[in-house]
Amino acid sequence: MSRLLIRGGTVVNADRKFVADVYCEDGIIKQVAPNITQPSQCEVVDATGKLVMPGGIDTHTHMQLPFMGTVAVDDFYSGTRAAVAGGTTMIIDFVLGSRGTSLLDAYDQWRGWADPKVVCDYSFHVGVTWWSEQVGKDMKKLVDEKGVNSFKMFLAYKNVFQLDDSELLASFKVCGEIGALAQVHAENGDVIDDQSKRMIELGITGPEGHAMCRPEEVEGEATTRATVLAHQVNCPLYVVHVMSKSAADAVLDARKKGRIVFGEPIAASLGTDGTHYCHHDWSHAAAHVMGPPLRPDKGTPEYLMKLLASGQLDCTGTDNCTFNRNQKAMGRDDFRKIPNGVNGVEDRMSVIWEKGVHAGMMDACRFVAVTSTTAARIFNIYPRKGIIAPGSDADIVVWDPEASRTISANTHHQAVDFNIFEGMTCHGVAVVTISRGKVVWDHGKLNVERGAGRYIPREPYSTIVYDTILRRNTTRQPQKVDRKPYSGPVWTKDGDIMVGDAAPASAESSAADDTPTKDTSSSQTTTPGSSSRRTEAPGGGRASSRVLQPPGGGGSGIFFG
Ligand code: URQ
Ligand code: ZN
Ligand code: ZN
Repeated sequence: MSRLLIRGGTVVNADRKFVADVYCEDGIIKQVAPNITQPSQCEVVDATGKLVMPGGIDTHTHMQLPFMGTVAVDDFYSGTRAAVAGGTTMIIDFVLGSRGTSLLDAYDQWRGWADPKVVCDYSFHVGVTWWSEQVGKDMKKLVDEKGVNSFKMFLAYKNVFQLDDSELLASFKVCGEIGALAQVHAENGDVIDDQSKRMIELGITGPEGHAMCRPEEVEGEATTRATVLAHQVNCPLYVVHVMSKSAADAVLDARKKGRIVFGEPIAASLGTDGTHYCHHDWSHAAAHVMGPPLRPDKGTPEYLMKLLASGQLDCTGTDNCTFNRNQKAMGRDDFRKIPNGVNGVEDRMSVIWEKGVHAGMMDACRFVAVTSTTAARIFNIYPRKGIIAPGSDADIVVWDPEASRTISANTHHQAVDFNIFEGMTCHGVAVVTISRGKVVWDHGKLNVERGAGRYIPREPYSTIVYDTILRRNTTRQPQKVDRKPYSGPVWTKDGDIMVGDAAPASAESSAADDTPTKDTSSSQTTTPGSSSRRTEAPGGGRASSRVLQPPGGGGSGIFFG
């Protein structure tokens, strides 16, 4: 039995802050109370003067992603190792299989990559990178059998991951039917494809071209479109990597209209901006290339932070997808070949503490909400994760709010050779990180074990995501209007057919073969084979009424079709 007592700290959950000790056994929190007596054979962590918070949950990573002709350099070992060094105790990564391949096979492949390497717990979103009926069936299987409850659809990466609107609707419908959350990479991939060619034609091959071909309105448009499509099929939506004011406003606008939408800004969009694309050093500029890009509007990070602080944006990830300078250099002559992605998994919590809490925009409880608790609730692993409470996993970070550290690639624990937060001094430092009751980071020293992390399955129909959606399935269905059927002339190329009450009674009706039958399209009986037709005069003038003889001729008067 492993015993751990965290003593003397102030516990911070999303709802309140209070002085208490935390006692854990075999990776589970057993007691949260003041002055807990230290049991025998118990490891003790002194948290005096520190905050004791739920370990961070990074909602968006791509460890060792095969992408754009190479593979992200931070893998599931170095990536999760760096995560715990920064106070994050769970990552949610993405299975992104190639077009035409089975989602189930891709899931198995990613599990094979992650399970032997992760040093903290993790889970997977699954990318819907193409569409067919079989993909829909695989989505259902992933929910029923593999604990997946979130799928990412792309409106960008034309011919690679991009789905068209009909495919987006189809995939959103399936999400709505299986209790899964639809996530979107919201950029208009057709505009990007078109405008990137224009940049190259103009001789703009540098990283600045990457940002210039996809201005923030291209992200904003796709974000709005995704919220409309999802709402139309009553599917909840989660916008990943919100990178701009335009995208954030689209999320807010959708929420004001009653759509169920969540927005995820990331460490990069909260901590830095797109002016780096114009840096004189090519590698420096290229290191910031990601999609959607960082924005040149220097007010963007604070704008997003304020929305995050006020609850208008929800939780944070990093989109950690790292490539070394030699990999980025694949695009030295053409920005379209620069592998997209930046770092963040180690620095997310310190960056948000510095720009959010230390800057006076949010309190410590809101910090816990946006770095851990809300993610746990949205992805349906709360209260197992995301809270310091008896029965919850002992995923904990002892946080020093007053300490500071200066971020640098020279000292970070990630494998990548660049850090987009280089030189940034952040208040708020993880001094001890505990993963399922084991101290894995202790005052600058890692004590991790490959494969020690677990895959965390997630049930569908998360309350915060689906309770309203399910209610709408019953209470907000469109209702038809009850009305008398149409009666009167109906235009046909041979002249009008008169139907319903307005049809004049037929003066004569011939023998048995004229037996009236019930015409289901109107309340009147009609005589088979006969009709009276009105032809539209050329130019739409007053139509004249023409009477066609019933088959077999004979009879007179007006007949019905
Ligand atoms: O689009 C994503 O989220 C993946 C492919 C990572 N790359 C990126 O630039 N965001
Ligand atoms: Zn994306
Ligand atoms: Zn991503």
